[in-house]
Amino acid sequence: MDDILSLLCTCVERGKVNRKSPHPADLRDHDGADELTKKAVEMGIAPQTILQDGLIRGMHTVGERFRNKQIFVPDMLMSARAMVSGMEHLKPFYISNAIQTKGTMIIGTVKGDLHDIGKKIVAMMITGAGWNVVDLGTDVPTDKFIQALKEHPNAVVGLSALLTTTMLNMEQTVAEIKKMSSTTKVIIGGAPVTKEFALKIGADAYSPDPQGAVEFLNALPARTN
Ligand code: B1M
Repeated sequence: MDDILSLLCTCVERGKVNRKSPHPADLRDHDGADELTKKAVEMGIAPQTILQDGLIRGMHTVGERFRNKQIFVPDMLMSARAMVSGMEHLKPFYISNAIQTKGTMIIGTVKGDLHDIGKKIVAMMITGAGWNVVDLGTDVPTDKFIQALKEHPNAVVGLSALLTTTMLNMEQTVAEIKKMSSTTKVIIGGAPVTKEFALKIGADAYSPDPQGAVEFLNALPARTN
C-alpha cells in the first residue's frame, strides 16, 4: 500500500498525469496519477488515505518547491493537472461523505479584474490540501461573494487581484463581507497586494503564494462546510 501511495505522490510532484502523457520524459509509459489513484481505490485503500498520503502529500511538496523557486508556474500547473486527474476517481467518495473536507473556501478575482491564472493555481492548491473550493471566477462583484457566503456560511473567503486599480475593489468586498458576518475570515493575495494593504482594508490575512494560503487555512479551527 505504501508503495502505490509513494508512486502517486511522485506523480503529483512530477506532474505525471496519466500513462499517455509524455511529461516528464523519464516517466514515459509509466502509470500516472490517473491510473494509480484508480488502482489504489480498487485495492481497497481508504479514499481519505489515498487523498492524504498520496495526492495531498505530493501537492504539499509542490507548494514548498514553488515557494523556494525550485519549480515554476508550468511545473505547478502540470502537478495540479495530475492531482485533478487523481481526484476524479475520489469524487464519488466526496458525494457519499467517505471523504471529509476540511472546510469550504470561496475564491474569486475581484471586480474589474480578468486575471485568473494565479487564482486558479491557488484554488487547485487549496483543493489539493483537502478543502472544498467554490471558485467564482474572475470579475466577481461583491454581491456574488455575499451570495456564495449565504450558501456556505462557514466558508473562508479568498480574494485575488492583479491590477493596482482593481486591488482597491477588495476594500469594499471585505467591508461588505465583514458587515454581513464579522467572524468570516478573508485572505487576500495577488502580485500588487501587500500585507500592509491587507491590514489597512481589514482582511484577516495576506499571502504572496498558494502555500501561504494553504497554511493560513490549515491553521484555522476545524469547521464544517
Ligand atoms: Co495583464 N497585467 N492586463 N493580462 N498580465 C499584468 C498583471 C501586468 C503586471 C503586466 C505589465 O504591465 N507588466 C499589468 C498590471 C499593472 C498594474 O496594475 N500594476 C497588467 C495589465 C496592465 C493588464 C491590462 C490592463 C492590459 C490592457 O488591456 N491594457 C489588462 C486588464 C484586463 C482586466 O483584468 N480587466 C490585462 C489583461 C491580461 C490578459 C487577459 C491578456 C492576461 C490574463 C489571462 C488570464 O489570467 N486568463 C494577462 C496576463 C497573463 C498578465 C501577466 C503577463 C501574467 C499574470 C499571471 O498570470 N501571472 C502579468 C504580468 C506578469 O505578471 N508578468 C500581467 C502568473 C501567475 C501564476 O501569477 O497571478 O501573480 P499571479 O498569482 C500568484 C501570486 O500573485 C499569488 O499566487 C499565485 C501563484 O503563485 N496569488 C495569491 C494570486 N492570487 C492569490 C490569492 C491568494 C493568495 C495568493 O489568497 C486568496
